[in-house]
Amino acid sequence: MTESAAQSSAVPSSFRCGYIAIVGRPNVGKSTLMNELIGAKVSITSRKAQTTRHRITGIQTTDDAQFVYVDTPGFQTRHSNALNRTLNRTVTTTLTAADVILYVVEAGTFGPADQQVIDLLPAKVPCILVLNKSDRVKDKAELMPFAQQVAAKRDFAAVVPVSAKQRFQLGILQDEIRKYLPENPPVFGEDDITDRSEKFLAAEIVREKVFRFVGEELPYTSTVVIEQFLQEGNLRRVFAAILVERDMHKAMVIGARGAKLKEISTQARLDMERLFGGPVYLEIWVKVKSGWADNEAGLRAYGYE
Ligand SMILES: Nc1nc2c(ncn2[C@@H]2O[C@H](COP(=O)(O)OP(=O)(O)OP(=O)(O)O)[C@@H](O)[C@H]2O)c(=O)[nH]1
Ligand SMILES: [Mg+2]
Repeated sequence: MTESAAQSSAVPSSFRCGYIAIVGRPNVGKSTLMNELIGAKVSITSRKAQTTRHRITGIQTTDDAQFVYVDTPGFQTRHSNALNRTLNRTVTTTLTAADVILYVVEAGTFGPADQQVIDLLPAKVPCILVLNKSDRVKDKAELMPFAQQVAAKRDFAAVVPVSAKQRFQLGILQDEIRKYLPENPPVFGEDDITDRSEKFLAAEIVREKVFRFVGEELPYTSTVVIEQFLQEGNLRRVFAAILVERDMHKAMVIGARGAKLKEISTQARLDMERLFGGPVYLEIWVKVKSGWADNEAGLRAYGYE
């Protein structure tokens, strides 16, 4: 290696690296935003609220910075059960460890659930107000007064309207975030996109398909566990179980002549193959296991922190 090559491959002393917490009420597009920022789908998304149930890291490394995003569950304000308390604890612990916070709202909508999250934001950490889904606001002139109304509630470091879905102004958002990252060498490898295992991501992908393909109520009373994850060369063999509360729910997941389960299975396998970059053999079973979400021990057993 020549001297100049050695120098250019070293990490410059001005390299920035930091943690960026993504918080907001359920369904504002936090996970979609993180995936689009890093250019890979590591966090699952759906039209239903309460899709994200774990803290999930998404990493992007550029020449001079490493952005370590931390996607969080939407902050729950409706019911106080063990699952929701666990989800909310994930949000508050993530906030205390962040160098920068992205506080996400839906452009044009601000309610009590959004206010509750503002009240959690630590005073000393720089916060960027992100107005997502701005593609839905037909008259862009309405964005300004809305931004002012929300920005008056706290001292924000910046206000950026974006559309995660259409990748609108994500570069501008990233430039703003970069300003607040501390000077640090990278924590993760330059090709890393998450700190989660393939086994964890496989379970999440199956859960996303349950959220997307099965009717309203079911997703909230079900979870997914990976019973076996084997790698043979390039092939991954995944044995997953969808845990539901009642027999009735089991029938909903399986569908008429197994059609629903087949759809879940096919779509999940395609996503896994895309993310893992190789063929996947996927087998899914549906099991009745009531009460898993009602107590803290049950939650810990299924990977909830
Ligand atoms: N029109 C539009 N829809 C979006 C945008 N970003 C996200 N969505 C949609 O909003 C819905 C919720 O997105 P998620 O990324 O799952 O939202 P979330 O905030 O992570 O939700 P929870 O994890 O449940 O708190 C999905 O249907 C997304 O496709 C956007 O910029 N524009
Ligand atoms: Mg989410």
